[in-house]
Amino acid sequence: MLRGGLIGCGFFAMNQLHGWREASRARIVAICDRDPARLAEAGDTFGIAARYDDAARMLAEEDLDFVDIATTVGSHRALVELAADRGLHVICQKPLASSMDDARAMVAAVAAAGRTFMVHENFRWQSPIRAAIEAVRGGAIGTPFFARASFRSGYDVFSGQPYLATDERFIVQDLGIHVLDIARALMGDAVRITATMQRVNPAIRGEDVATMLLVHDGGATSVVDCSYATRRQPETFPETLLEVDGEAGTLRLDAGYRLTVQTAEGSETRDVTPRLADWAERPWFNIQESVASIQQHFVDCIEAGRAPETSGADNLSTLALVEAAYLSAAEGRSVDVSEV
Ligand code: NAD
Ligand code: 89Y
Repeated sequence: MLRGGLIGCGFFAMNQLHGWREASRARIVAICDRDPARLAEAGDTFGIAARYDDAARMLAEEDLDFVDIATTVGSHRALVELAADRGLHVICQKPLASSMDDARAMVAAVAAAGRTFMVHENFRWQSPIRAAIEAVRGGAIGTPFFARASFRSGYDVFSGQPYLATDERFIVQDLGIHVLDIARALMGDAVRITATMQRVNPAIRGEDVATMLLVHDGGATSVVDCSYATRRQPETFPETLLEVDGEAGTLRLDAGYRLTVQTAEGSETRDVTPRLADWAERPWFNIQESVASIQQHFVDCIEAGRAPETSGADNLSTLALVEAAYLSAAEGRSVDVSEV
């Protein structure tokens, strides 16, 4: 049984604590938060007695195999390096870091410790997205040459996560990062990006609309479009909709979790609605299920001695797309990902 310590008991960490309860061969034995009210609420809800207001003290006093870092981005580098210094396996929430230099240093620190490092990049673990990825990777539509990954919503994310309204960067760093990662999972690494960004909601500081054009290794194209300013019915939060064209057919993941594959042999539509866990709620259940899935993947990878699909090293390529998108939008030009 792997013993984990969770750092950060805020909004999203509640999902992570629920997810860990479902995990096989791992559990959270200690928690840490600087905010006493959040620490007490998480400890009481999940029956965890070992509670700390300081991560260094938790790591010094507890016998842990891994840490799960669920704080916001500003603290990620220091906490990952602290865990690496103590020889622990690490999960860190997205966005991994707010600069490529920080992210590269974090990956190097955990590698030097010889431990497993996974970024909690869970959207590609959503079961409907996973079904699409597996169909494409399994050759259902032949070699893909075009993809569109689209996340458009008017859902109020600011009430649960108020920092999203006040941070300088919003949708690409917070949400677009997941959709860019899905594009990579479907189409392979991207080498070039062109992005436009808009702020439609005057009450927030950062951009709430982004449209990105990616050129992948080998020449395939993707369009990744994200919006939190889209008022439409049905409201599809938090669904990422997909269209992938391949040389032998097309795949679509439509609203309501309907996956369609069309080839010369015909068209097949499947209901790929995620499981509604007993601790989950609509409309979040899609994301919540993926938390448990990625956590189990982390445990399985440690046991098997292999790198997680969204390892720290892998995630550098997703984070580079985020940085390159901001550079592209700021300078009004197409950016080669190697520039960042
Ligand atoms: P939050 O502000 O609600 O919670 C963060 C908590 O961390 C707070 O309680 C804060 O007191 C604590 N904290 C901060 N620094 C600390 C430190 N050094 N030591 C101990 N505690 C510390 O934030 P949130 O909305 O839960 O987001 C946390 C992270 O999860 C962010 O990086 C966010 O992008 C990510 N997130 C991911 C998903 C997803 O689907 N993967 C969804 C939502 C949020
Ligand atoms: O923080 C974001 C995330 O990672 O998934 C959805 C979200 O909670 C709001 O955009």
